Amino acid sequence: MKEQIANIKKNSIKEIENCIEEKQLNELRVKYLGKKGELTAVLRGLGNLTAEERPLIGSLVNEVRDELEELIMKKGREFKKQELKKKLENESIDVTEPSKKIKLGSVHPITQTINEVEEIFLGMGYQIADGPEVEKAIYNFDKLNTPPDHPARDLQDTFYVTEDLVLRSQTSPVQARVMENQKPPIKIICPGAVYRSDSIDATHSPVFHQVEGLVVDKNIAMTDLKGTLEMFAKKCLGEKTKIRFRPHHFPFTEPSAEVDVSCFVCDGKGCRVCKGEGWIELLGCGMVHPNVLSNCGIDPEVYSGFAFGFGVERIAMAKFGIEDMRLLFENDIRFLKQF
Ligand code: 2U9
Repeated sequence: MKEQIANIKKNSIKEIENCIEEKQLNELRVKYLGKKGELTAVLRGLGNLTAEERPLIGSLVNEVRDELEELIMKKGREFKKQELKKKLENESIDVTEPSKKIKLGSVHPITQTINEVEEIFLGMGYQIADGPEVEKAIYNFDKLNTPPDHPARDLQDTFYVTEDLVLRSQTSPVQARVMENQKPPIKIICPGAVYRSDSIDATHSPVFHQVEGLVVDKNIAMTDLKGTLEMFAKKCLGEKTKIRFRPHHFPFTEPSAEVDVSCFVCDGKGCRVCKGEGWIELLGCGMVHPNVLSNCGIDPEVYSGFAFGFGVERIAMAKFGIEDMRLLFENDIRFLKQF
């Protein structure tokens, strides 16, 4: 029996060493180590041996078995290595091949306008503030000196979530929150979406964007407001731009004004963009009402401030020559890819 085992060992080692592919190696595994394999057959025959012979032959078979398993494994690893080497040799990457073109989008004209406005005000030392679009009515109206009977609070003008909660109709509540949490000097702009219950047409949309600014410090005067807005208008619309103030009324500012800019297309001569006027309405502004300051925890005897606000869509439409606001919200790629 020892001789039989030695023969199996000799033949199997030879066959494994000469084996040239994985499939053949698997066949050899079955042939020698499988359930019906040659070594297994020897183990089955142990019953016919004497009690002394049995453990000797048994351990001999196990030794050979371990040796063959090790050899088969080693050979298998060699095959895997060869296979990988072959694959790497055959695979080549042409680094000169032109890549597939990725279609890039473009920044939406509203976002472009907001980015540009932010850059201008950051350059003047302002910080950018952010706040919730679903806002407490107290921040959207009461703190801004807009009492419960004010027409802006009507269900027809504002989207109410509950009696006390609205979709903000302006970004001013962000400024009210900053004033409550921060001591002057305050110098911020608040860009963002606002909501009003308007029907959609060429100049109205129930959602639009505003940028509002607020400066609060000691000795802030109307001249600071004028200088700031003049600087902004020149940087945003061109150095030749002039501004003019017209008296107006807002509940949150006193005095209040509307500001027009000389038409940046015709320099004030009158054209299609300014509808022959030579001037384009740009924004609303004023000195922060003392009630607003005290509602937000700032002493109006010590501090004063100015505020302004404008609709981003109006500015984007004027700058890009867009005649219908709906185009800015329809997201038609043929329209947007022009910008
Ligand atoms: C605080 C106090 C005062 C912000 C201001 C305007 C004037 C204004 C309109 C422009 C076109 C809104 O988008 S629009 O319809 N806004 O005219 N906004 S003053 O005044 C503030 C803001 C915050 C605490």
